Amino acid sequence: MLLGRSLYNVLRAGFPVDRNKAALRLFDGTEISYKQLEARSSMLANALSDIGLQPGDRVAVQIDKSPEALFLYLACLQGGFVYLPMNVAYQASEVSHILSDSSPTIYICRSADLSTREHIAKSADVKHVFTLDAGGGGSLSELCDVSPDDLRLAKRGGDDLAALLYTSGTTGKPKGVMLTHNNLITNAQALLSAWEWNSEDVLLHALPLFHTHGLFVACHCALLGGSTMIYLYSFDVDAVISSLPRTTVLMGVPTFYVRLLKHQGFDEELCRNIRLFISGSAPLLETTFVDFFNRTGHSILERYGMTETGMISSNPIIGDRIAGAVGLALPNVGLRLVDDNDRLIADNGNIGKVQVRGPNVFKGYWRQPEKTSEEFTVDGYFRTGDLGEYNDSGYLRLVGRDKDLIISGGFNVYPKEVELLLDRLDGVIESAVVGLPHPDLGEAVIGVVVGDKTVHSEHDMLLQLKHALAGYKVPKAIVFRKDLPRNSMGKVQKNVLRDELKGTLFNHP
Ligand code: MLC
Ligand code: AMP
Repeated sequence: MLLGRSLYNVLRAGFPVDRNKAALRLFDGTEISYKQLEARSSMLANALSDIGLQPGDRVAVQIDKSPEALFLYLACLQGGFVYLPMNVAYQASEVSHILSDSSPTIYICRSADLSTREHIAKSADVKHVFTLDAGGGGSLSELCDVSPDDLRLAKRGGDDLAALLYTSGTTGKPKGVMLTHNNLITNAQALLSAWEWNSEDVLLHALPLFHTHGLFVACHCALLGGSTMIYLYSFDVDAVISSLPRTTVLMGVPTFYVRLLKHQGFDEELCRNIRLFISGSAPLLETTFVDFFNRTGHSILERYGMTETGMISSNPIIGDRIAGAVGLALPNVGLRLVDDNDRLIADNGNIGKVQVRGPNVFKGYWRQPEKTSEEFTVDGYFRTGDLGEYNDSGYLRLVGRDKDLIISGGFNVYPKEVELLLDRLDGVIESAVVGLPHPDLGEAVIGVVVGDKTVHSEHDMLLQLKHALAGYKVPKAIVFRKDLPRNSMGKVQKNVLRDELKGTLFNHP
């Protein structure tokens, strides 16, 4: 066991002996060696220390995916700072909430966003505001250029925070998920062995760097495995297709696989060096799994995880990978299905609430002890909000959610957050936000609105929402109704709305 060691130390132990090996290979052919990766990360860590950052300070980051974004994450691990990444799509009000709630010492954004973001950071009492751009520009980059590149590792215990990731919730306000060094170390080690990661692997990294999937699952496996990442700045299907022949592992959300299958040029020959296709963050449809196998001869390996818990379960490397199932619990992860009273459900075929316990499970919600204790059982299991059952092989199958959540292209959208904004628009009496099956995104966000005579058009409402919400949360359509269906308790029947709307807006997958 490596408990009590800092995550950077553990990752570094996996770096290749030949530090000139490429850690990152960019699409334009540029390579960044492990030596350069560490030197540049150390310069950033030293620059941050020199302006006064202390271990435990939060570093809020809202920059494009780039090598610099990865250097900055590693710099935070080295310096013992708590890395707080944000989607660049977050709008002013979303950023304002996160900065006020997390009290970071520094906020780092793109130069292009400085004029609209600086005052938000200042009103949230953030001491430093710096910029960092893809390609190396920005005020932090300038500071980093004149900083020493020696590695100065802060002393960190396993229980100290390494990252703070914000996720929304049923109340509508995002909350900070506190992840410790131990959480991330134990989960990375479990994945390394479960997926038989090795230094010959070349990971095609096309996920965003501000969520668990792209930041922890993908980067930690590659770094700990001492492998190379082909590092794309976003999921561009043509760039992915042309990189596949030099790849051994692709990791993505189901939309990646749906889009690959739609590409005429995607075939078995392109996948000749692939060892593993991994999918997660949202349900992979059985048709996608089957079509993918028929086209390439590969069974996609589906796994299940959450920001709060890291990776929970996985289909196997050797043995059957079953469509629609998320496999067996990873080593050290306690997984159980329970009824409404937290009593264990023993029989196969019965649906229960998924609960998880283990060293991978987060420390709690930032500054929300009550919310934290609500989400844990008395014996220390975390309530995931997912519903599941076991199949005959003992694999977990997720069959639904106990939480009002839409997963669109792998991004989580909590209806409450969108409903609160819709309800504030002129002429809106009430609203409900639901997810409908979508052929590309899995689920699409749809707003259902009851309005009076003054209610605005769909187009105007969507424009107003775009100013307040990240684009992926904005409904793909707004449907007007005279009223909302309610049950005898007065609760809106979202299932009725979903059934009514299903097939009316998008082609079924
Ligand atoms: C982008 N848009 C989306 C969207 N992504 N709309 C709905 N759902 C999405 N997922 C919108 C943008 O706002 C924009 O709208 C328009 O689509 C074009 O933007 P884009 O950036 O060009 O989109 P695209 O390249 O098509 O992105 C799709 C995608 C991306 C699937 C490649 O969403 C993606 O990378 N998803 C991965 C999410 C992820 O990493 N999840 C892991 C969470 S961790 P407009 O109106 O401005 O034109 C987790 C735990 C676990 O869940 O288990 O892993
Ligand atoms: P997040 O809060 O962004 O970490 O999202 C976590 C949620 O994504 C989980 O609670 C699940 O509902 C969902 N999820 C992750 N992986 C899968 C999967 N393989 N199949 C279905 N849902 C998944």
